[in-house]
Amino acid sequence: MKVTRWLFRETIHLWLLVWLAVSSAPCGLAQNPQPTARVIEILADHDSRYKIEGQKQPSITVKAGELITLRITAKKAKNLNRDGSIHGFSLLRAKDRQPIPEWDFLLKPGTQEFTLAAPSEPGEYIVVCTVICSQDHEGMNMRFIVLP
Ligand SMILES: [Cu+2]
Repeated sequence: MKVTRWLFRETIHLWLLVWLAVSSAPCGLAQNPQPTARVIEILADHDSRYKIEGQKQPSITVKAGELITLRITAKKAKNLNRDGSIHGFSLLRAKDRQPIPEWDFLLKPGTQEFTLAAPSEPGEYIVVCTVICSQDHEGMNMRFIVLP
């Protein structure tokens, strides 16, 4: 009887050890040196419009805090900044147009990538161009939605 109880206790002990080993293993194994960011391809076009393939009215939807890579191809409109930037990409909170820190880029001709975390506050945002790129510059904007 005593032996049975001892055996029972040792079995529990053993299972506990197995469980600990299994449950802690992924921490060591799954460590990814490069966290994967979702790539979003955007065209900042020569007609002073943002475009996303397959979307008539381009808009970007992300999850709060999600890691995003913006792959933006910029094509020159009429005017450019003195520093050579042909378009901008700046994120504002829609309700008060408050700029979102880090989310402010100047675009040179060609393709450039920016990897960063989406805003942590869910809601509606707006992307605006910050380079007076043509007479149509004022209309160069795009919806940006952050889901909880
Ligand atoms: Cu512009």
